[in-house]
Amino acid sequence: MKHLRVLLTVSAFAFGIFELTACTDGAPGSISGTGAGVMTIDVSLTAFAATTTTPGVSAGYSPAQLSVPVGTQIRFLNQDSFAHTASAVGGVTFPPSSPLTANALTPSASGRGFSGGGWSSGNLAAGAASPVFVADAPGTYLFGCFYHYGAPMRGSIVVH
Ligand SMILES: [Cu+2]
Repeated sequence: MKHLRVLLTVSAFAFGIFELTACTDGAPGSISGTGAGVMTIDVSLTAFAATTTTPGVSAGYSPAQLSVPVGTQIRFLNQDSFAHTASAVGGVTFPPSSPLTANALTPSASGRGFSGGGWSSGNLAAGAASPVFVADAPGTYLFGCFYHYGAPMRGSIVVH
């Protein structure tokens, strides 16, 4: 009697594992992405209460102080029903009174860096997004709202 040997080949299948990344988009204090590698600073004087940061009391922007590596792209998104700006105020602590002029109402060119100073989102109507800025050099960049600087609507970006 002839023995037939049956070779059973078992193929092992490798299954890909998909990792879900936690997303905190929309929560107060969160950094929400646009899907294109651009970080968003949310702008709302009604949603983001005053909090103390290194340069002084901040309000109206979330996060109040964003810390990012060089090369990060950042934009501002107005989530209020009325207008704001995010405009460079310079210095290392917030000036007690607004140094901003009507120039703040004109948006800077998209893609410009913070390090040259004088940048601005321009007038952001309800729901509007600013041009995209680039965190081009290490430093701390202070900004405020042309309309509500005294609110105190102020924030900062630390680039490292
Ligand atoms: Cu404002």
